[in-house]
Amino acid sequence: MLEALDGIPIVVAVVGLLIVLVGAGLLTTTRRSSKRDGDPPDRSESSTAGSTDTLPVPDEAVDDDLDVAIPEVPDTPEALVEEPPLSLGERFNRRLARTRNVLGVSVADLFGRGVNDAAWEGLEEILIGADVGVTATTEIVEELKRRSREEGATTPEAVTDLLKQELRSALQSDDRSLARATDDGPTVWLITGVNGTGKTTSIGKLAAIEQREQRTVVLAAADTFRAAAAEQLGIWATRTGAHLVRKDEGADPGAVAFEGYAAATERAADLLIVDTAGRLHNKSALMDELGKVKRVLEKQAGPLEETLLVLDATTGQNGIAQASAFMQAVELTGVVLTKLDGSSKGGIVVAIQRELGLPVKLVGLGEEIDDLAPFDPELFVEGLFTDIAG
Ligand SMILES: Nc1nc2c(ncn2[C@@H]2O[C@H](COP(=O)(O)OP(=O)(O)O)[C@@H](O)[C@H]2O)c(=O)[nH]1
Ligand SMILES: [Mg+2]
Repeated sequence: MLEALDGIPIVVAVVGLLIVLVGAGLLTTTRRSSKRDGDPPDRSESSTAGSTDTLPVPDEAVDDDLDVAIPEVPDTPEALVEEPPLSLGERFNRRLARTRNVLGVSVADLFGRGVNDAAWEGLEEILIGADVGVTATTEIVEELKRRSREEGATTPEAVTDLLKQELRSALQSDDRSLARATDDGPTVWLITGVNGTGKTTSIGKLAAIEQREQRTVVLAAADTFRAAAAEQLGIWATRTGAHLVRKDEGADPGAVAFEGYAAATERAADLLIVDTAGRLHNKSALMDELGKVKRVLEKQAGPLEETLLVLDATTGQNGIAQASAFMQAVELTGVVLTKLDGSSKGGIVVAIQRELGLPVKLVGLGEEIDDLAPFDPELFVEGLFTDIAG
């Protein structure tokens, strides 16, 4: 009798353990799948379209089939429990593989056959191919020729070294940090850019960084063009523990921005990030709407700390045209360059800075929550030339 009773707690313990183990397994699976469900498929490969009245954007059909599933979400926001797996330098090195193959590898090849006119011409082609832009390329190559003559650079290593220095100096900028409010009110970052460039995803990643640093975030879904846009932002809000302000599809984006700021103030949040639409039926409507959202916010908050333009690195020079259009409509403070991981045209960073005078402040290096990084010219240039195994 006693022996039987003694056995019961053991049985209970074993069954309990099994339940816990099975439960934990389920949780991990849910978390893993929730991670991807929030990210709609990459549409960056689509072609560009443009007319006098529309912006050069990735395929016009971009958003039409966007169907965002709402994943099960863990109790603790994902952003708060997961640590970034790789250091920033490692991430730059790994994710810049495509540009590196065009730039780093070919440059070594080219000058391996001698430092001569043919090699310089080849370098020009490579730089233009990597989207450094014609003006910047000409300047860089002229400077390189002069220096290699004067400094006697005769090996591929020596030329590569000079090229690195020139790229670094082309990327010099005073300040790439994201500005924050100096008074009591919440910091406001307005995020702009054409459809499909990665605005919503970058906002989600930014919210994760901020929340991890113990800053409270409100996200305002001022892209009211389609309901799915607000839902997508809502998924990021849940994943990061940010508060979401949204309205119905078709609602006035200015009203969403207004309520976003009111909510951020009421909650004494540190930061308000405002998502905006990237596609309306024509360019002037898009720009009018953007201007209005900005004015509404500025009336409440004063000058915004950041008005960032999100550009897709895979669209290359097209991004420069987009940027010019946005710069005419709103005053921009910097660029978030996304999809550098999928681009062989990472040189666009140089063109953006040289031709537009805008600092690249953040770069997107993938689709996951940790794949947004402060742009670091040193790590970037190193990443273009550092060969890593695998
Ligand atoms: N590879 C890669 N994909 C990205 C990056 N940023 C965004 N994306 C993907 O680009 C697509 C469009 O992003 P989304 O945020 O919806 O763009 P939006 O229309 O500007 O808001 C999604 O599939 C994202 O997962 C990035 O840095 N790298
Ligand atoms: Mg969006």
